[in-house]
Amino acid sequence: MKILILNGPNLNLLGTREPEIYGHTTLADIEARCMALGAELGAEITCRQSNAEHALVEEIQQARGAFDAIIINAAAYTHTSVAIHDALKASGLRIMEVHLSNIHAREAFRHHSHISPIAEGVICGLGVMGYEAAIRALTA
Ligand code: CA2
Repeated sequence: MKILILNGPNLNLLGTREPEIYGHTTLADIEARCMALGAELGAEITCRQSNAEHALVEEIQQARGAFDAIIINAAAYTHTSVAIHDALKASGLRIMEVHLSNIHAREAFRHHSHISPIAEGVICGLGVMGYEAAIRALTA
């Protein structure tokens, strides 16, 4: 099982600002925890982050044939990007959507996701554990 973990815009700032919403964990910490869990469960984990919508679309296009599944936290693009929706759908891969915060308990503009309709599972509000739960579900 090869899993691509894709993180979107501003998630590179994790642990440095707004800890009341996103906690003190950095993106490097999240990626290290996912890699460790992947090793434990026999899954090969690759992590990528980009602030650019087109770069995320490229990563998704290149994932076809190279990975079995994508765990994606598209951050703000979750709520806006038809391009990422289309790329994920076209990939034919298993898709898990993750958010650190509970997007439904926040502003109304975060309540809609373009990714949820094509995701196998949607996890939000569990912080880093959400990524770990997605890895466990994909390797179950
Ligand atoms: O809860 C999540 O994981 C989100 O995907 C995070 C996005 C937000 O736009 C989504 O609605 C929910 C924002 C990521 C920005 O992360 C920051 C981290 C530290 C400081 C500033 C932003």
